[in-house]
Amino acid sequence: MTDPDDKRVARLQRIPGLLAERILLLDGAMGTMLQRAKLAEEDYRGERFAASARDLKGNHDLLCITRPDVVHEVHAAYLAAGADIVETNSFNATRISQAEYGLQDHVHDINVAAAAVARSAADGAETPERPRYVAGVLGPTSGTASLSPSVEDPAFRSVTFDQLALAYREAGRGLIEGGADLLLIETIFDTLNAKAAVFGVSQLFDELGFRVPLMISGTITDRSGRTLSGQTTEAFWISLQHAAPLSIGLNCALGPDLLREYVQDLSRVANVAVSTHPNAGLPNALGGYDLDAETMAAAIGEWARSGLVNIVGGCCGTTPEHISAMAEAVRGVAPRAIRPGTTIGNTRLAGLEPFEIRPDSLFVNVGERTNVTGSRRFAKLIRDQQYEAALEVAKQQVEAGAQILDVNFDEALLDGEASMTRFLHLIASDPAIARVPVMVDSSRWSVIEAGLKCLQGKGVVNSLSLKEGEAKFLQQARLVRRYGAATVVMAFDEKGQAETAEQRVDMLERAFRLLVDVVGFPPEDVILDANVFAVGTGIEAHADYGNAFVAAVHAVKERCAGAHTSGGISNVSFSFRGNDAIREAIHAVFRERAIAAGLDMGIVNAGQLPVIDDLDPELRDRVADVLWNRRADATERLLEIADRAKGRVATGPDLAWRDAPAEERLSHSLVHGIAEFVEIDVEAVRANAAQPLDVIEGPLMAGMSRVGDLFAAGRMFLPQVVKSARVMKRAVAYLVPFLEAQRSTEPPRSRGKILLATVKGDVHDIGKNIVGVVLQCNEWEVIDLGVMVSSATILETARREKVDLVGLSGLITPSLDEMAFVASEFKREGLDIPILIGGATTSRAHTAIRIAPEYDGPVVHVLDASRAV
Ligand code: THG
Repeated sequence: MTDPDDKRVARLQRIPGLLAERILLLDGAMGTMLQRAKLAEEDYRGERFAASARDLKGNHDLLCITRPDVVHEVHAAYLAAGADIVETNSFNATRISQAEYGLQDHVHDINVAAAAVARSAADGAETPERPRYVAGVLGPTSGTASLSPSVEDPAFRSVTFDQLALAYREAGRGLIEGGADLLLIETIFDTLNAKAAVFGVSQLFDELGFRVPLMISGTITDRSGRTLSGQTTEAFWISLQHAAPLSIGLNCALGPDLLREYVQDLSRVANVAVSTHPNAGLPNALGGYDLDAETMAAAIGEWARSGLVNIVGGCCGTTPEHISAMAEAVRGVAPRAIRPGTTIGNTRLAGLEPFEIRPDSLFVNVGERTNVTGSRRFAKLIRDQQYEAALEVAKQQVEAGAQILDVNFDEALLDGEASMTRFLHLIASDPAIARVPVMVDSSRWSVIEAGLKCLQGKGVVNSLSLKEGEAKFLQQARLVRRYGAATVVMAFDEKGQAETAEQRVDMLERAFRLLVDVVGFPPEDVILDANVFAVGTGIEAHADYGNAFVAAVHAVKERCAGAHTSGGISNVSFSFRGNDAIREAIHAVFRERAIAAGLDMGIVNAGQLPVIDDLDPELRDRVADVLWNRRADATERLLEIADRAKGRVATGPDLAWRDAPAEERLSHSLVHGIAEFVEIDVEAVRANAAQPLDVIEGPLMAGMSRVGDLFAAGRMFLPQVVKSARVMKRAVAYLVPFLEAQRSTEPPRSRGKILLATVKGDVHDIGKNIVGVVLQCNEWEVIDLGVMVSSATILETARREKVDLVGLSGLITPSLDEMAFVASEFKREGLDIPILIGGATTSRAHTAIRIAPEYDGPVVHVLDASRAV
């Protein structure tokens, strides 16, 4: 079926021409305009939601149904100001976000209404010369699929990939049915959420039988230039490139001054249109946005003249005035040239950071040790549920130089899906590991799929093959694309594994052609594995496996243009198990010849890679005899000298920092998030301290304060801060028995109890949850009341639980008034518990000028999670 909406089809056909001709304009803020309309609770409730038990004020998306006239007016104002594309008022219209109001079953209708009202306004402004577009907005949800809101369990997630995909699929359907021309996935904090959105709308397009273009826009929240979940701009793009969007961009969070360099990064790497809709500066003291239309338009005009952008508009705090000034500023300026990009043909993967395999790249090492079939130690740790120690294995591989991590849980007694999910969640919470891309290794498709649902970055499937026939292969390959991963293909088919060089090449070429020609895989996302099998087994038929692999790699590189090659290097030496020195020598000699034949990457024990020139020449020669099948008695001759080959020292992580005094070592551990030595170092400080509390208040607090400084300076990003807090927790946990022993002689000095809540009218809680984790890691007892909490509930709980502190959180501007109201209610009830204020639009000045005067107790503004303690 094709799109039955002829007008939409005609309108969309004009987009490429328009993008080539000029810079297109998006609209500005919806929330800012609706706030100005001074609506009452009844306006949100209307007839439709009259029976709803919750307070609906602030649930702006409902107005599409209850007050479409008001929403229409905002759209019309932006169209009059010159917007080519208006964004639907559906930022929170997903099942997940509407559940906060109990309205999850109304999302379809809200989205249909949101698109319809925008389309009707656009129709009013459209002329034959000038089409106007409706972008159906798919906003973020309050859950993040890559971050844990729980202090106890970094593997916990409040929302899953499947839930997100379903929610976005449902919302997208409403938007398209209501008449949206495009879908805009925006304000992305966590790329995994956006990948789920892409997955969900792809399913929707299958259901509908046609697709509409996607626009994708992320949000840089850190001074370090990362998304909330820790990705760099380039990694963000690589992770979403598979969506083949019409445009990729950045919006919200920062004003144009701070955003420029990241838009520039994106403009450099993306091969599609670049969009941007920044805020009108950072929120001012009172939660408003100050950047006036002229100043903002001047900045955007400069970006346009520098060739950075194709589509511009505004986010929080911008108005029709801003859009009209921007339209003026970009008029007549040539749009950024949309080039294929300079990196075509390179394989681009990503963890938190980008990873690219270029023609001039050195051999890529894929760490093999996080594999239950490839390491007895790792298998035992997983069986014993020692995930923290298992995570250290991953970290060691990365520190020892693994540029990709192969992860495998294929053992009969394990629940592969569950173990894969848990381990990948844990990796995601450790930026020192999550930095690199993951290769999801399993012979079971369900385990691979479970793994793909956990990867924020662009990973690699290991592996697909034709073993279950062509239909299965194609089906799985299409899904791999949809999840946005690259894939390894092994030389197996319905009849079994390829053995001769010709069989290996034929099978890989067949699979490669299917992937590229039928599924539409970019050739560079295909990694061909010509089967490394063990040599020296004593079986005649195996003797030529080394030669067959090398010959196959060479041929495959010629016949499958653009593909890369890989192999499991350690397989080749299986028959020499027990003699690691010999095995490493075999790996070194094998690798050298394979690389010369065109091998691009290998699964190896990172850190155990001897330099070939360091090998004893005789050993090297005898190894080569075995590998390349040069004489009949090669294996016996290698075994003869086996005992002479001495073990070598593995290159471990750099531990020079361990020589510093214990206080400095603690600071190092906190800043770098290293849990391994904290107990030893805390003990070293404690042994010489007057009392255990001094360790916390001295070096540990100093370390956390350094973390705060680095975060403020943009030299650490949020997931690293959370990891530091977890190390802090470990340090404090070690001290607890000492603190308790002292308590029997002295009055107790517990750190206290804090109540946290996102205030009424606001559903945002990512920041509050992170603060909760950081505080709990620092021995605070946290009572978290969640979101949309009324002042009465906060008051009542604060009293009943006798808390020491109350923390109020909020993101949107109206929350500032609500916080002042909560403070005044506290005063009216005669309380004087200290109140902490935090959240994106809050500020020290607003806290001082508007909140503190409402209250007699202390009121403190907390800048960010790194300062909460
Ligand atoms: N191709 C692809 N994927 C693969 C392989 C491949 N994945 C798995 C495997 N082969 C690559 N990984 C390993 C990991 C470990 C070992 C070999 C290959 C290994 N381990 C020691 C052993 O079994 O003797 C374990 C020693 C220990 O317990 O510490 O050799 O070919 N696409």
